[in-house]
Amino acid sequence: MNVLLMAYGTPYRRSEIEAYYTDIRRGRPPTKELLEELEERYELIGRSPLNEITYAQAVRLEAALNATLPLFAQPLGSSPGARVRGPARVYHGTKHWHPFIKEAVQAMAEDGVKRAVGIVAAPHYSSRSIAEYQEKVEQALEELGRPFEMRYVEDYYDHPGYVQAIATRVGEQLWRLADPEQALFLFTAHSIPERAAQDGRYQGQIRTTAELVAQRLGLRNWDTAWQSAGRTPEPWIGPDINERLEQAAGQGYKEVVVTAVGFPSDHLEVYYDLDYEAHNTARRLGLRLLRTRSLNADPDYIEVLRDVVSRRWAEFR
Ligand code: FEC
Repeated sequence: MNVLLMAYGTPYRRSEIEAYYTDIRRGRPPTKELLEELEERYELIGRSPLNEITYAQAVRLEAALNATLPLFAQPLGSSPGARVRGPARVYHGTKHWHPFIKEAVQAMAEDGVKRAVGIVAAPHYSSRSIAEYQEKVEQALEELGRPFEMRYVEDYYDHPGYVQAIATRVGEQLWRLADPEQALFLFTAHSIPERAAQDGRYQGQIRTTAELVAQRLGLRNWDTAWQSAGRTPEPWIGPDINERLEQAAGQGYKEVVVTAVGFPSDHLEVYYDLDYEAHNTARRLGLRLLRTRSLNADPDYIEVLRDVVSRRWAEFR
């Protein structure tokens, strides 16, 4: 079994931010002001741990797949040698930095991969996220003369294991609340341009994850909100988390629990947009803001990835 695990990617050091940002902007370098603003955001959080987390997810997913697959699919014709590897191999590639998706596809082709399942560490489908990852894989395959067949996991926003993993972490915050019945639970995801959200699929999937978690915990007051809208002139879907906090204060809430359901991993958009910016907004409004911990490379999230990837792989037969 071969898997390509993909994620957004982040620069490893400050000197790489400009090239990274240029890649996000499809080759258009950012203005000096935009670049400085992004550099400041990274400086404020220290650095983004996204690459390390994605790597850990890939290593643990490979281990989980190998632990559940029969170790030897076929009788050994000769000694496998001292380095024992299972039949599952997980590669990792990122959308905007090294190892780029293209580099991962190249490595897979060099290893003689014939079939693979692609999955993104983002459970909700949108034309500005999952579709773009798939396009990058397809483009790399095309350039290499289609060396292997690829199938994709498009989404897993309502997977019972994913819903439970989020519910577990929201549940931990209930213990910290003065009055859980009176608190507001906000579920956030990355905003996307309105133009790309017209079919409502992305918003619907985010809403479904939030609803399933709310049902599981019996939450009384909950809603969805959007975060991290890009610095572009076009309209992005809202309400933005900061606007929603203003509204919550107006509605008389004193405590708010924020859960970034669209992001399994910690990174810039969690540490800056939620832990810094939204926290400052909440403090100004006199709200107590709690954020649930992310899934990262925790066993419950790895189990979700293992399950969805295995099911997709089985469809090759
Ligand atoms: O930790 C890190 O360094 C990376 C954090 C990061 C993640 C992430 C995930 C998503 N994005 C999505 C959509 C867009 C669209 C644009 C856009 C722009 C940026 C910029 C940075 C950035 N994103 Fe992001 N995103 C992360 C970081 N994103 C930095 C550039 C500065 C800015 O505009 O704020 C607009 C691009 C354009 O101009 O064309 C659209 C979506 C996700 C969630 C799915 C996924 O993880 O892929 C959707 C993590």
